[in-house]
Amino acid sequence: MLRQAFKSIQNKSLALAAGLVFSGLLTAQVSCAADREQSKSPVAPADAQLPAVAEGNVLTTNQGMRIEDDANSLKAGARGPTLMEDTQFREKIMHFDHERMPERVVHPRGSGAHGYFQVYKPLTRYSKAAVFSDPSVKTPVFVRFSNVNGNLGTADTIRDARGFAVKFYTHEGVWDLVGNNIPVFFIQDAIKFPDLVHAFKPEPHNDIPQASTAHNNFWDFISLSPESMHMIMWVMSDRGIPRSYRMMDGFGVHTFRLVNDQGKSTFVKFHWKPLLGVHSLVWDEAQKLAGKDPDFHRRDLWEAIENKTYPEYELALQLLPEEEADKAPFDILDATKIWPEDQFPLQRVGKLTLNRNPDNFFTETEEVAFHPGHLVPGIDVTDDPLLQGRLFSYLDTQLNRFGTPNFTQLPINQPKSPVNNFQQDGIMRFNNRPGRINYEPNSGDKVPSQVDAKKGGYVHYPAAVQGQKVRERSKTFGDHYTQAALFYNSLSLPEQEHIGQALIFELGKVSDVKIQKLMLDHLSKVDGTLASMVGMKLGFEAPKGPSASRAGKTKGLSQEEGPRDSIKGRKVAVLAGDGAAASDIKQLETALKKEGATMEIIAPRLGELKGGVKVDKSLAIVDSVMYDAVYVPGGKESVTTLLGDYEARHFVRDAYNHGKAIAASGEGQELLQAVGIKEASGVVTDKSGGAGKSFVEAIGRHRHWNRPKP
Ligand code: HDE
Repeated sequence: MLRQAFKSIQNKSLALAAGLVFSGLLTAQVSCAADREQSKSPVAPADAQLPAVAEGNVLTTNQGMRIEDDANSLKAGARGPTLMEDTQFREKIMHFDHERMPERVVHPRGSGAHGYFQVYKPLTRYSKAAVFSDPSVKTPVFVRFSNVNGNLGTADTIRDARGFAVKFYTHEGVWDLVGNNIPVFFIQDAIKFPDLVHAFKPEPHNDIPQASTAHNNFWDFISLSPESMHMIMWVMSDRGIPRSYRMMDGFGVHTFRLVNDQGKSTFVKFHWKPLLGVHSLVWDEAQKLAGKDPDFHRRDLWEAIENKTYPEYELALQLLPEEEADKAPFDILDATKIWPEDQFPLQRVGKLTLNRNPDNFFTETEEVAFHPGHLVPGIDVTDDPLLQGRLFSYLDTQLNRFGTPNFTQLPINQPKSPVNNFQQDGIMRFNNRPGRINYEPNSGDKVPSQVDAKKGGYVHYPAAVQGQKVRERSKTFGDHYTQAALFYNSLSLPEQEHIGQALIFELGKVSDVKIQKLMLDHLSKVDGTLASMVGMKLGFEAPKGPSASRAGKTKGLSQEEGPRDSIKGRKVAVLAGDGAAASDIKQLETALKKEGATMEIIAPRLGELKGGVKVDKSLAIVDSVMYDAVYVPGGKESVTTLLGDYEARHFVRDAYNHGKAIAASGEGQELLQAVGIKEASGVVTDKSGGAGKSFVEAIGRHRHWNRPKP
């Protein structure tokens, strides 16, 4: 009886500890119970008669010993030295000393969320992958968004590419789509990756600057690597400073293959399109946020999910039949090229919804291990030399991070389909196959054996390969400027100006004139006017160059083309003081709630204001950069207080300068006038005040660029 109870508790806690409740491993273990040749029952401890305690209520050591005092080490006398025999203390400190695992060499700072993916229609014509075949199936996913540069503790809003890595737990195994929010990459061959990363990280002699590419080493490398020019235009654009993880695209970057059950292959580019549209910060705002709220993106994602305004992205595909690949005006194996949407339309095929925050940052977001080589039947790789290099790097990097190949047994990394093989042992292995047989081939019964493609066995697409062994870049990878110009030319004027300003900042921080001049040379090959504008601010004349218009335009590149109507998950600051008009605030709250947005009352002090309005945050701890829009309600006393408050005036002025929607009702308008804000796009002072349609529309447009300076 006792023995049985212990067995059940042991099994339960093992399963819980390992997160095995839904895991394939558990399924696998149960399903192969029949072939166990020896089965050992756990032995009940001799003294299993401890008084019962509610599960989880008693502090214990890692060995399960109940702790009587956790605040005092064992000493020889109350004022004497700590004793060596205090194993409880030593166990606790030893564990603490080892709390860090090596952070990722790139993408260390990230935020994760759970969710699911659902395909709209079966894509069996192109791929036999189960994840694409049944619209009724919700495939569980874990997504990790990240910065690339900077270390684990870096600010979220640095200028950088963002990682967009998705782990699909399909019933055919794990598929990882490890992408970025920018569709191209800096380099064409993986062998240059260590140099690229060394160049953009802090300089090795003094470890400066943190999380910024604005320094000599980065631009030295770039000025000597013209293949980077396309990616440079993207990183310097608004895409490098996203407003939110919920409002950025994702791209698989490389060309992959979809393979159907007839073995036919179609080349594919993967895109994630956020339903909220793609929106960005402005540079001044991004820099201020790095100090005011370094966790801005992390918090935004967390709060959106807690508030049930779940981030959603559609998966879109660009497809190219294998036999037509040679007709494309660029090499499809070159990761510095996009497939322009005008020629290769996007097909929206399914939706990703993020609806659950991690229970624990470390065991999920930190310990998740992605790898572009985690594939399922129906999805395959190509010979893109960047992707080929990644296929080696990710497994290798996990070995360094975890110090064991058994990271695959961690709950976040386990497939939710059965895992059966004869791999065993190693550091932290906790689940070896039971039984005698641990080799293949074997003559055992009911042991796992290989299966052919018809039964789901993974078969690589039999791509023809030939050629001489050479260290060489294909000549078809040679054009580094046309698509950089295409991108620049496809943007709106304010977006182009932002690229110019970003380059002026970045290159302005370079102290080597030779590097600056070389960069102007490259820029002039993208767009002559851009180069001369940047050159002027650097104090040089840029070489004359052609206009980017020669490259034409394509849709899908300007952020301003996308949806700009939803204000779901947006946060409005309501500036108030004692006597603020509670009815104005109530009306705004109702209007925002209807649209899925939220608001916070900001006042010079915390507590409850005269008139009954409860303050959420004081002006001392927040700034307008943390909000999408500002509203100033009426109320004479309230507005008089705000007029006399430097922080309140600065709050509104900054919001205006950053192009944000601003509304005011009644006396609230006096605050706008006092800081020089007149009638302008996105400034709502009509009768409806904040509660009307015009404010909601103004927030939905995200930013209003063409405003007179106050
Ligand atoms: Fe990565 N990259 N990468 N990368 N990458 C890593 O793997 C690497 C590249 C990307 O949230 C590392 O587990 C090489 C392109 C994301 O955990 C490492 C090359 C793209 C993440 C690595 C590239 C990416 C990584 C570091 C050149 C967009 C974070 C930690 C061939 C398609 C995943 C780790 C997460 C992480 C290597 C280029 C995306 C060292 C060698 C192109 C989103 O293995």
